[in-house]
Amino acid sequence: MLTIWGRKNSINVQKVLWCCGELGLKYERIDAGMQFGVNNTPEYLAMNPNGLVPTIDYDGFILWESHAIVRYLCGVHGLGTLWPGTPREFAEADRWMEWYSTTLWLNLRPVFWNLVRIPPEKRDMAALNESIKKLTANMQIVDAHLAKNHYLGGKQFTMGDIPMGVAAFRWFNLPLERPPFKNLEAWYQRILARPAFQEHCAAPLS
Ligand SMILES: N[C@@H](CCC(=O)N[C@@H](CS)C(=O)NCC(=O)O)C(=O)O
Repeated sequence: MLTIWGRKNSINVQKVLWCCGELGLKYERIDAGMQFGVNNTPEYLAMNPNGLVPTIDYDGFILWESHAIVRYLCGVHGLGTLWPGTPREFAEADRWMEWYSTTLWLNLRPVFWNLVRIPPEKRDMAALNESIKKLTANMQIVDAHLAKNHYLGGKQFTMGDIPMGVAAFRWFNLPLERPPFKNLEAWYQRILARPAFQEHCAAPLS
């Protein structure tokens, strides 16, 4: 039995829900975070001391950190597909998950928050413009990689596409000036065509 705690509009919850959709996994989802609360209760904090979403309970195994969850579910259910077969193929995909956490998210987060969650009069415009510049440079790196690769990990869709997929939805739906990154755009169209992505990740930003 797989239980997932987390509100549907969380970027980190969406990674996990999309992954479950790709793997054909059944689960129960419990709303938690922001207006739903739950994540600050003693019971939740006993599972996830960070008080953040998502958290999963998979047959008694409690796990938090969205990328760790995606890797685990792919390791159990997607060997040779979403979890690529050889260590080298795995690393090709995994690199983009790491890069999202260490690099891309640091620039995407302030852009998303300033444009979606912070009221205009409270926005830090200098930080926003600086982050947009850095985010655009990040997207250029992805665009260049996709000039030679159909998916981030190589020829096939893998777990490596999941964090970038939800990030790309924000990139293409935020009111930003976007340079024409045609490889990124073509890859994004392939991602958008995936039913599990449409179901879990393509709702208006909130
Ligand atoms: N590194 C963690 C970050 C988790 C995180 O920051 N979650 C946010 C939602 S995207 C959260 O729980 N925010 C508090 C809330 O929703 O109340 C992960 O990837 O799972």
